[in-house]
Amino acid sequence: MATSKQLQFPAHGATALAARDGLAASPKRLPSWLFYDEAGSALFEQITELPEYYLTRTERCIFEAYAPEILRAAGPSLTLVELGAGTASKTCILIEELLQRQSRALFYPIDVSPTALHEAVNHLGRLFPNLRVNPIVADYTGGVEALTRISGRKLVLYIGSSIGNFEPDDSIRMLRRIRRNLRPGDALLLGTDMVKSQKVMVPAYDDAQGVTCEFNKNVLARLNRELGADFDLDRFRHVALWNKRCSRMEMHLESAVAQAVFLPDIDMDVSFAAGERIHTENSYKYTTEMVDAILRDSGFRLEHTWQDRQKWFGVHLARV
Ligand code: AVI
Repeated sequence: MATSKQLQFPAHGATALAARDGLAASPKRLPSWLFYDEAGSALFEQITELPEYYLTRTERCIFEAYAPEILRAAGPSLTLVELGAGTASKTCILIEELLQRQSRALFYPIDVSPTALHEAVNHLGRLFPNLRVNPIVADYTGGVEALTRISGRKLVLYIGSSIGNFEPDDSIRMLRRIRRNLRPGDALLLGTDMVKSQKVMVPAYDDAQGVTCEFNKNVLARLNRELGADFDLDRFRHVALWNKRCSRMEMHLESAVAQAVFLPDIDMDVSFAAGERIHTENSYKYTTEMVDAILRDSGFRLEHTWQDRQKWFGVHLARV
């Protein structure tokens, strides 16, 4: 039930609720969607270009090497849909190949950011005159429901390791929801980051230039901007660690000293012991067995996996 406090702060309601719940919890936590305001989304774009952040370029290499095979396996006369498309930069590789196989194609990029979709429409329009781009502004839930309104044989792209930021139960719930909105013959192309040496994974989340540190701390900067909080960013340390038992990279913000922070808009005082952490993100890493299991649990059948030579990243085709 909504409390009077919730009703008092409608402007940044979701941020206020997340901060109030997460900072009162033990251990403290903040949800990773808080990363992605305008500043955080720009920092994430920078992360994808970092030498240590192998995920984006490795997935792109897989598309470059296997686009013809992937599309052949997906079936004839495809309509492409991309969940969380952003600017759809990697998808160009698949679209180019698709237009070699069919004279015209339809592409439905789905994303919460109208700005990113606008960029995608302009860019793709210039590159591919025979492509019709129908952007859909929606969050994941709305985006998945929109699938039923798209006719033809669909290939749904859920790439970029986005599934990795969901907790295991939520990822299965999400895949089930996608599955329910597809028809027989439709397919899903899922991109997952694979388990590998932590010597590779840890630097990907703790780069030498400190961009990921800034991305992580942007959560606190956002609470300062949106809730008038007085977090001193220099008094928190970025921590990235491999949790082998849970098969995930974790990001935390660790208080360097004992300190108190005030969040006036939600009338909340938060105290930190020296070394106390706020857990801000999980990024799950998969084995092929884990991928097979989540797809099976959600009603898909894994048909094929493509990987780079080092097997750092996987692109999986699953059928309804
Ligand atoms: C968006 N997501 C797949 C990224 C990841 O690798 O989990 C977010 C990220 N967090 C730190 N660096 C990048």
